[in-house]
Amino acid sequence: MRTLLFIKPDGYRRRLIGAVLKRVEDGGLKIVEIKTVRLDRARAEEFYKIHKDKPFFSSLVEFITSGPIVACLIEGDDAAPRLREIVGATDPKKAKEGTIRHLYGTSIQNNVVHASAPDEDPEREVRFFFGSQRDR
Ligand code: 3AN
Repeated sequence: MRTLLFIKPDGYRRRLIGAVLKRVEDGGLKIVEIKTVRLDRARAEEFYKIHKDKPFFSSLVEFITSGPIVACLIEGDDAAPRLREIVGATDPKKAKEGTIRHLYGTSIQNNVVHASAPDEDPEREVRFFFGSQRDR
C-alpha cells in the first residue's frame, strides 16, 4: 500500500531531512518519490480541512505554510500503520522512545513530520501531493 509522509517546516529548517528519511528506510519502508513544496494558505486549509473547527487550526495552517515541506510517497506492506509506528504519537512527550517525534519533536504542533492516519484515507493524501500517476 501507499501512504504519505511529509517533513514539516521545522524539520526542514533544522536540517532533519536525512535523519528522518533514514529512519523510514531503516524501518523497512520504501521511499518512492520525494518533492519539496511550499503550501499556500488555501492548499494548507484544504489538506487539514478535517481540523477546521479545532482551536489549533489557524496556528497549524500558519506553521505549515511558514516554509518548505518535503513530501514523500512511501510504499510497503501495511505502509500507513508501519509509518505511524516509526513516526510516533502526535505529542513528542508521549511518543515512544526511538520514534521520529520522540527524537526530534519540540511541541505538539512542531512535531517534525506528518504521516497519514491509516483510517483517514492515506490515498487521498498521496494524491494531494503526487496525483495519481504511477510512472516509477
Ligand atoms: P497526527 O499528525 O499525529 O495525525 P492530528 O491529525 O491530530 O495528529 O493533528 C494534525 C497536526 O495538528 C499535528 N501533526 C500537529 O502538528 C497539530 N496538532 C494536533 N493537535 C494539536 C494541539 N493540541 N495543539 C497544537 N497543534 C496540534
